[in-house]
Amino acid sequence: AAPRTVLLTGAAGAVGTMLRAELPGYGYRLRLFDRTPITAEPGAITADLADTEELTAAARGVDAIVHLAGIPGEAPFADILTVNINGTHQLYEAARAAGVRRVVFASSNHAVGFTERPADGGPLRVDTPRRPDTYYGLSKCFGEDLAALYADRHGIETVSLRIGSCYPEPFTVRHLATWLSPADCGRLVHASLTAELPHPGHVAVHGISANTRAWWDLAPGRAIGYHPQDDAEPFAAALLAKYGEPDEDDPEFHYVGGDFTQ
Ligand code: 15L
Repeated sequence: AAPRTVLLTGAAGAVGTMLRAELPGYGYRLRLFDRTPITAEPGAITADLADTEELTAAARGVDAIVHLAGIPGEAPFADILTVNINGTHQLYEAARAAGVRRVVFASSNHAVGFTERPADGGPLRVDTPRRPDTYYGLSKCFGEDLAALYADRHGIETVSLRIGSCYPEPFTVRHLATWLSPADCGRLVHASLTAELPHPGHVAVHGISANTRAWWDLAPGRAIGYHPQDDAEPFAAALLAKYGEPDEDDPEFHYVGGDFTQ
């Protein structure tokens, strides 16, 4: 049966806030979890991933977990270790204890950020070698491998989303390749919650819209039923007029991770 009640960690964050608007339209009931109080939602759970009792209680009775909680960019290694690495481990332990069978993990393009931008514009495959550009990107590599371990060892299925740049609108030239629109983010998460996955049940897919200038292959997403409808291209003329054509020698444009590589 399709999952219905979903635990959303990081519900107060940027992507969490978008998904709170997008997912109910697909019929999900959301249980919100964040260390930042969501005062507009009386049922929201205010707790830290490190609070394993609260986290396990939050996971009890849900059909799936969408795991967004974490530091969303570079930070001192100790903080990445506590929040992103240990926190994601605590999340999977809670899922296992509560018997949750499906997780959608917010990975990031920064897991491969030191990959050179494809010269011919052709798409990078999802099995391109990991080249994290930050401790943050490294924590996403860890999360994907942790997901694979919990699939093999415990049968918990995960779709890892290598999210590009999820914003209401693209606002840099790089976003013409990396943008994920809020509506496509909803489509992607819905597909990830409902897809039949191959055994043993971990797949990574690129989380971008159907951008004309996309760097990443959309085939893995299509294989799980993600059919993006948006494209950053209508914003191209204005962004290029404002910022100019990207300088290929600038590391910000040379690597897919952009300024995270600097
Ligand atoms: C990310 O992983 C960050 O969380 C987000 O803030 C953006 O910077 C995004 O990547 C990006 O690469 O644009």
